[in-house]
Amino acid sequence: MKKEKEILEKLKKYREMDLKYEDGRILGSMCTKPHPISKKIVEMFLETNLGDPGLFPGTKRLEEEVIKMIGEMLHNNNPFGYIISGGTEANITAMRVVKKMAKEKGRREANILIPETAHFSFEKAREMMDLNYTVVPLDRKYTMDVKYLKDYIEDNIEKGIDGIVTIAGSTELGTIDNIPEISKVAKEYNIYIHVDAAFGGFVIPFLEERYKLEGYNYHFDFSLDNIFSITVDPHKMGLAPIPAGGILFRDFSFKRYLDVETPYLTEDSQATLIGTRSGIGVAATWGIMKVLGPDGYREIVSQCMENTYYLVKRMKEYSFERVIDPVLNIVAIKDEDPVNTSLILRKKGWYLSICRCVDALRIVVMPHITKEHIDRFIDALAQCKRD
Ligand code: EBR
Repeated sequence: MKKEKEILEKLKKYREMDLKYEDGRILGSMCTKPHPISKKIVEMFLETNLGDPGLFPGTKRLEEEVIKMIGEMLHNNNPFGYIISGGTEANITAMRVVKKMAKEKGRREANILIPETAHFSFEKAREMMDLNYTVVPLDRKYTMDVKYLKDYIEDNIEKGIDGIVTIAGSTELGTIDNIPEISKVAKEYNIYIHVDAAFGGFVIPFLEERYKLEGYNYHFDFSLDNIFSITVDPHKMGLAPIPAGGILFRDFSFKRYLDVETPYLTEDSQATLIGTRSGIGVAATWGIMKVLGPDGYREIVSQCMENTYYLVKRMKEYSFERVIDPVLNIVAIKDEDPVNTSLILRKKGWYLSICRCVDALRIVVMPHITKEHIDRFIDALAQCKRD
């Protein structure tokens, strides 16, 4: 007992070295403090393993239910999918399907169109699966240039295009590709679309009209043609504890592209990339979605948007410029030397990130960030520019 106490004391010391979301200094993260109900759920589902679902049929049932709940949020009453380790695994899983489909058509490499804004998880997928990406440039709105995409497809249809990756809530700027337009092209040429809504998936469905920016189309879900898979992460704006990423397919028929035989488990095939996997993310996502409901999420998203606009307002007072008006709860602040500025700010205890597509600092206005935090940050940034 004494030993256990000592060990826990030691662990506490390590844990105390970590930053805390509630201190408001974490400005570049897409994760946040999980909903308070999570603690009890984590304890209850601690030993569950969905890698062998026959042993945990209750947890498996929860996964089916939670995928249905997320599916309904994305206008699909009949989805197939999993709550997995995160957006990276979700995107890799979608690329596995595109690769397998291409293989069935007799192509060794899958030809995939991908926007310049794509998250780096797609690079990991490319390395693993020998995918052939064509990077589609961005238009003035920092979204996929649809005209370029159309022309490219028309000119290269002979070679075969296997997939298009689109983004609903880009990592750097929170932008949303014009997915309805891309969907029309994909339908015409019968091309698979994967939507990466790892971040936007738990924001856009709850975003009130008054926050929607003119010139962007916020429609991204399964109600559009040829959207065959969507990444949507509960452990980002869904408020679930890590790990809880989500991958949803249009229907069960996509499972066969992922299945491998599993002779010594309670089921004879497995579709997820990761074998042994905790049921904690599944149960927590189920519980949090039930507790909050659409109204709860709407309230959280509205609060984040209010604070995003507040940040923009405070920036204006100091003539700090934004790259674009915020599409979601992400703000990019123009900066000549963002690497250096962010390093200086880090020394003062502010943790924000930078953009790659433009010289800018990047702030994700997550639920743990309050107006007081924003005030303090703006003061720190102003001070940093004066020094
Ligand atoms: C940001 C993840 C992040 C979280 C970064 C916490 C810093 C933090 N993004 O402190 C998209 C559009 C993303 C994304 C991650 C992933 C990968 C996929 N798509 O595997 O759960 O913005 O990290 O998600 P992950």
